[in-house]
Amino acid sequence: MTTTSPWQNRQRSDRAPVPLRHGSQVSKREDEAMQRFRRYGLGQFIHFGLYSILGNEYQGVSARDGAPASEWIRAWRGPSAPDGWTAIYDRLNEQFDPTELDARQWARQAKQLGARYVIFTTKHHDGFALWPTAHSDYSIANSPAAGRDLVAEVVDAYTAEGIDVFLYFSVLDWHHPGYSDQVPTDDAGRAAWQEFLSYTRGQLLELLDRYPAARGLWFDGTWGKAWIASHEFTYELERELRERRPGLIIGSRFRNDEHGARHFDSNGALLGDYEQGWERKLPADHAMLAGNDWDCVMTIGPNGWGWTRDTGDDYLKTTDDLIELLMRCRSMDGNLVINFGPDGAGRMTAHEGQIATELGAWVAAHAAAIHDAGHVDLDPTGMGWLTGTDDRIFLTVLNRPVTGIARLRFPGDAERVPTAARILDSGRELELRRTDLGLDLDDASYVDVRIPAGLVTERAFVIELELGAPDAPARRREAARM
Ligand code: FHN
Repeated sequence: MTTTSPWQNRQRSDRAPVPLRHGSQVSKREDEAMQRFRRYGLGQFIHFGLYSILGNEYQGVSARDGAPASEWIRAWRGPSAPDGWTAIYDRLNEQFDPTELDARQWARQAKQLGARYVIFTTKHHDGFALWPTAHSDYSIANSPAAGRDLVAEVVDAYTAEGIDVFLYFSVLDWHHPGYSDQVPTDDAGRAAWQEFLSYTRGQLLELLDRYPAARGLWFDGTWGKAWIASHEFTYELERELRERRPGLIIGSRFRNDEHGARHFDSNGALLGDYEQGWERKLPADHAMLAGNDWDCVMTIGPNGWGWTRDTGDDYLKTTDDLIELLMRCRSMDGNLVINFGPDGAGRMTAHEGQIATELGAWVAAHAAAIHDAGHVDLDPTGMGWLTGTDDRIFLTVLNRPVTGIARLRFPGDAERVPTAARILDSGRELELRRTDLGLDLDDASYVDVRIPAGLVTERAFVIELELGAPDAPARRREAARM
């Protein structure tokens, strides 16, 4: 079996179909759950677990040069790693006690941010479960926080705020003795791997049964060779999960087909309900998505999802950066999911608090351009990002033109063109003109919106354009004769 690059099969419709036993089980869904997903616009990711106690350092020594990311600190290697590090890490459950964690407070902050869904790490790669799982001793039940169930706290608090919950689940598990990255080659290894698969299935069904309000499973750590080789098991498990919870949303990271094709099967069909490969990166354009649903998960700092005590001179994305990313995602019909990494006590950071306040205020004032609005089939403007509905277009202006004119190009035969323009948050009316630029061989119609010189905004502003029938047909022009 060869492992195919996740993206290699994206466009495979031009070839004769490959017979597949473990290909995609779904086609584009139009049910209520997926309609909601399409309107989320903005989400919150929360990485919380044993690693949050450390903040990417141990006893004053930074893991920056030895671990790939703060939540990967268990993998700390090299000269700076403390002696016996893995064993030290694995006993962090004995200190896990997030006394300041108030999920209702988190949920209120997420509401303020404008998030419509949250993805919460029930179990990250270290294998420590934040709910009292019946399938392992390595859980909150074996910590000073015994008696609590953080998954229940989050599901209940966010659901009460009207925010949908997706459960993050890492298949990669550094704690379970049966987990293996490599395909087992002897009987003992195969038995251990079977034991691991049954534990994984048990935990996933347990999550669905315990938290019926959760809307989706967000999988991670599915790149190991043994998991990839277990395509028959994962195919059946997907079927079982969907039967157990009709309407459940599963991203494309969960499993692969029998040829090792991930995200898209060997015939190019999406292996899940939405593209889940957009981690800290965005599609180049809307066309490459071929109509698939997707979200982009994004850190505020550089790569690193758990709490970092000392962010040093790391660049932390600002509210303006996140506005730009959010509107870029929406212009391609995707959701932006911003990661928060609370500290070991369960407190969000000051910067995250600032983002929730500032970005939340912007999102609330521009909600019409975000949640129900999606891709608009017009030329990019260079001024910012276009989103729209059937009767409105929104231009989020990030690069204000020095001409004072926001110009949009419509096809000459467009049946609906802007008939009125205003600033979305204030309702201020703007002057609008259809313009014949006099460009020969260009049958487009141009619409100019005058941006008042006196308009001062602290952040990106949004021009709302109302669409209606053109009041006069676009004039035909003769090409210049030479
Ligand atoms: O390895 C993880 C990482 O720690 C983090 O959880 C991100 C979030 O999308 N996912 C993995 C890398 O793809």
